[in-house]
Amino acid sequence: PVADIGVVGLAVMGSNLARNLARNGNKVAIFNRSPEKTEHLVVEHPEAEFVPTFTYEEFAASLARPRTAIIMVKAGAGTDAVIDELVRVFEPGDIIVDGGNAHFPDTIRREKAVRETGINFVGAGISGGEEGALNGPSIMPGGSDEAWVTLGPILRSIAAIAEGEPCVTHIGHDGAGHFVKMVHNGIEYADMQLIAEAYDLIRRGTGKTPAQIADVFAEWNTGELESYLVEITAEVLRQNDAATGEALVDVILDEAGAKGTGAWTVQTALDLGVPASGIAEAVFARSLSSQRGQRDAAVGLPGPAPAEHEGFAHDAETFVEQVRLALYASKIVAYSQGFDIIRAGAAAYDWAIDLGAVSKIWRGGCIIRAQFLNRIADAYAAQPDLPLLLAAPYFAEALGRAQDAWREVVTVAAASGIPAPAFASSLAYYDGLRADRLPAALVQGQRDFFGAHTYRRVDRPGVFHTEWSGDRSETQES
Ligand code: NBP
Repeated sequence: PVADIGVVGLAVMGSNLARNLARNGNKVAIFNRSPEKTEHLVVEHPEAEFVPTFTYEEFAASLARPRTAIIMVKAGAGTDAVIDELVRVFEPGDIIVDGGNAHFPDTIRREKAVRETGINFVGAGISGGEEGALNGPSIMPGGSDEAWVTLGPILRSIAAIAEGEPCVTHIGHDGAGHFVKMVHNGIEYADMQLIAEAYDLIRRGTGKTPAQIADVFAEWNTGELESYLVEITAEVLRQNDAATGEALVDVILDEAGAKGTGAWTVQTALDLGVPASGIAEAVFARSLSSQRGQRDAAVGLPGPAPAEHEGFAHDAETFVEQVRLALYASKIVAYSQGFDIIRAGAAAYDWAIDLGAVSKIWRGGCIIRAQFLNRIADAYAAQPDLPLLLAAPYFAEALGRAQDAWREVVTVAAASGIPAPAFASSLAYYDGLRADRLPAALVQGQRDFFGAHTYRRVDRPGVFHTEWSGDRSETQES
């Protein structure tokens, strides 16, 4: 055996990860179902000194014990097929890592099945796309402590570095890594939607061109909003279409695609009872954009009279600053909701997830990398059992500073007929949490009326029911 790690699946992600591993001092065995990809990679990258293999037996024989293999194939049936093959040729104590975008319940199932053979199975979320895989991704591995002993140093050698620390930590056992990767993607959806709403409001509110708004985002990227997504937003807005000379953003069809991880996040939040409303709005906003038939059917529906919103941004610079503050506040809500999902998932699946460590490994390599994550890391360092991220002192202060502008922007959006679902729902969530009394009391009364679902009282313990169809007296349930 000559290699200390293997990669199975040599499409764009696997090839780049294999090169990253090789560049960082690992001897890498490679295997792909179609041998051409293996041959191609060896020829294209002689500097990596790969160990090419063409059967699973050869692959296993080339690896030093405990054998460690990272699978980077199409999530789903492809992953199961490769796991079956590796289980056949590996031995107890060896380690199989799935670095693809598996849904965490699949990872839980696979880990349980593979563990019975004595082989370790690690579901590792890998974020950062092709570029990250090559130059340093953010890695979210689950799996056993035993596997982490071998795998930890290898993953640390290839992860992105942020503030001097590698962007990888052992998240928790079985599906914890893919769970956290899923929530990362959910937050990514929210972040992108919030940025898109900010762009739309500024464009329609001030009449600035995409190139001028690119300058706004570039400026924002020097302050508290500094992040990869804000940075690339400026790049996209500045891009002109060669064919038409128009801003590229104006010739791109306005129907957003999705690969499903945002929907998984929201479905999981619903299952766990976590109000991830900002993330949900971001997923639904993409769905709405793609409902061409419904959008066509809605053409001509009445909107506000022009007089009602005309000139709402008399002072463009003030409005831009209000939008910036609304974006920052809504972003705090999205992350707070995301961390709530992780906390609830950890409790439901018995994972000991360090939320501060999660915020740190998202500081580099991944799509949501941002300055802001340092503030989240600080908040969890100050109080590891923080019940509500947005109520941590730093964020509470920021929300206090932003809230007037946030309310103004949501008001203006509604009055002007500009959809800002993520801004608006984030604000409603914030106000819902803050409320002294919620109309949930009335909902409890309604539930008791039609379904005898009972209610509790503010003034004494116990469970109560009103005889709605009788004399309307109150009884206390035993
Ligand atoms: P793809 O998702 O396009 O998968 C292609 C690879 O899967 C090829 O190596 C192919 O082998 C292999 N494969 C398939 Br399909 N079915 C197989 C089977 N039954 N047995 C063995 N191999 C099989 O590759 P990718 O775009 O590089 O992505 C790899 C993973 O990384 C996916 O899970 C994806 O979701 C994830 N991903 C993550 C990010 C990110 O930012 N984190 C970005 C892109 C992708 P062949 O060559 O023989 O057809």
